[in-house]
Amino acid sequence: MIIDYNQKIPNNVNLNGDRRLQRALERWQPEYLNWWNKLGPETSKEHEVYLRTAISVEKDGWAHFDYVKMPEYRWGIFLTPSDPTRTIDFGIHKGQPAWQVVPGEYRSELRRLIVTQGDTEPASVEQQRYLGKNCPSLYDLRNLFQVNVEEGRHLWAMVYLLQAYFGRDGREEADAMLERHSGDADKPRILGAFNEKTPDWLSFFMFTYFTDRDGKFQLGSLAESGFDPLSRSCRFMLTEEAHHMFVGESGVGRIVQRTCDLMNEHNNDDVRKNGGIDLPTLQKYLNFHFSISTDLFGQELSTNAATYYNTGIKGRLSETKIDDDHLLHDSSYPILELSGDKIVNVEVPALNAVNERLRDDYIADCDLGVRRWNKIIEEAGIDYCLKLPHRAFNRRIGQFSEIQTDPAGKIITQTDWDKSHAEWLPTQEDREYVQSLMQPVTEPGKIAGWISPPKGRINRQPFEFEFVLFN
Ligand code: BYC
Ligand code: FE
Ligand code: FE
Repeated sequence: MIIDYNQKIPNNVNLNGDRRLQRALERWQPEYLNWWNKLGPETSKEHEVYLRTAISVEKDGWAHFDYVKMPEYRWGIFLTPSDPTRTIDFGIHKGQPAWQVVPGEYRSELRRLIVTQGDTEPASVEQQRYLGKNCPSLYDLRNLFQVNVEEGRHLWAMVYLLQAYFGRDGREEADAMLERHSGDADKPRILGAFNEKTPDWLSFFMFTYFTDRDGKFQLGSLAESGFDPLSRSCRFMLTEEAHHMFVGESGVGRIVQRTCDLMNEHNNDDVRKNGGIDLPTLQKYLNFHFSISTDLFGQELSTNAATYYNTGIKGRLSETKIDDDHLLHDSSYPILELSGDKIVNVEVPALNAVNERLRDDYIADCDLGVRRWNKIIEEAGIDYCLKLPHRAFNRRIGQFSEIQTDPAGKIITQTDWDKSHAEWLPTQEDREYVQSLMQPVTEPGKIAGWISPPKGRINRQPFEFEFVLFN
């Protein structure tokens, strides 16, 4: 199905056939654009950016690349094609046809999940809004804007569901998406990590590696939902998420590469003296972004998650590939639990551990990229190893938020934490140093001194390509 861009709101949901919904969305559209102009990427209004736009929702060939003036980007509503035979794969409604409308009894839970998902999308755009001013290269600037417009579209995806399926309170929730703001003292974003700052490009790459990866896992679970429109929205969003994580993984990898090159070139590890980011600082940023993203999976034992699963509204990642009864009424799952002053392994009812299971999958996935970064270090002949901290480290949600641990997960006293956390998490001084490196490089083919050029290409265009035109 080819998307028609001549419509006011491009879509593949036959918006023309539902005047009421069309009017509601057309009322929301200027509010959205207003928000984008106020809190979206700064100084980007006149830029023409070499962006990818969806032209079809089919598996292959949906991407079209061209220069786009940023505020003229065509946000729209795209769902993967429907499968009329789809059934619910888990929970008490297992085997029944997927729902095409919201079941009344699950309305508030579904709305809450959609609102929480939707809220993260504009939050990340707000967090990243100043980065355009100090990009390390045009290639990176283009990637930033690509991520930003797609997160904007992800908001559209959730707002569509709210307005199409939740009537008046859905419309109110859609408005509230533009009223909460990242870091706002009175009206913050819903989830913790989305109120943190993303002030520099190292933070941006760590964010897209670790926090967008939460997106992959949450969207993957929501893609299993018995509520078919939510499932189809998330499936299409997932196709875009892969690029966000690529930006993160390759971005951090390129910094690691540059750091190693500087160490070898100058034959010392005083990387800062040579304008790079030293490996211990990278480790601290990794510790920070991993730990706040780990919080995004909620409590280890969650009755919310059990209800979502049992009622068929939020599944597990790749639900159908898991070999069990997909009911979880009688099975158990091993989790780490705080027991007195120890962290111990216990078996708990699987239904209550759905969040923790997803966190396990997430941590394993995070580790794959860390291994690839370590490979770069190893190939440079340097003796250093980046590591994911223990899941109990620096937590604010869940049982481990009650204690302090070192990055290896050893429980320590508050006094020891106060003494040592500057070795584990970025300090003010680290942040100021990284910030001092953030000088814009906007000449085609040029790159900042703290990061290596990319190996890959965007749509076969070389690094020297003029990815952004400044007007
Ligand atoms: N911060 O029973 P629990 C993305 C609250 S990222 C603040 O475990 P549940 C993206 C929780 O709300 C993907 N509060 O909760 C990435 C609950 O509150 P109540 C985002 C938190 O519901 C980058 C209480 O603690 N999508 O797309 O099972 C760029 C008890 O917790 C937090 C989703 O999150 C927190 N971190 O699990 C752009 C999917 N964690 O009931 C985009 C939708 C928990 O006591 N959301 N709480 O008032 C969900 O599935 C669930 O809401 C959560 C929480 C998994 C987040
Ligand atoms: Fe997103
Ligand atoms: Fe994303």
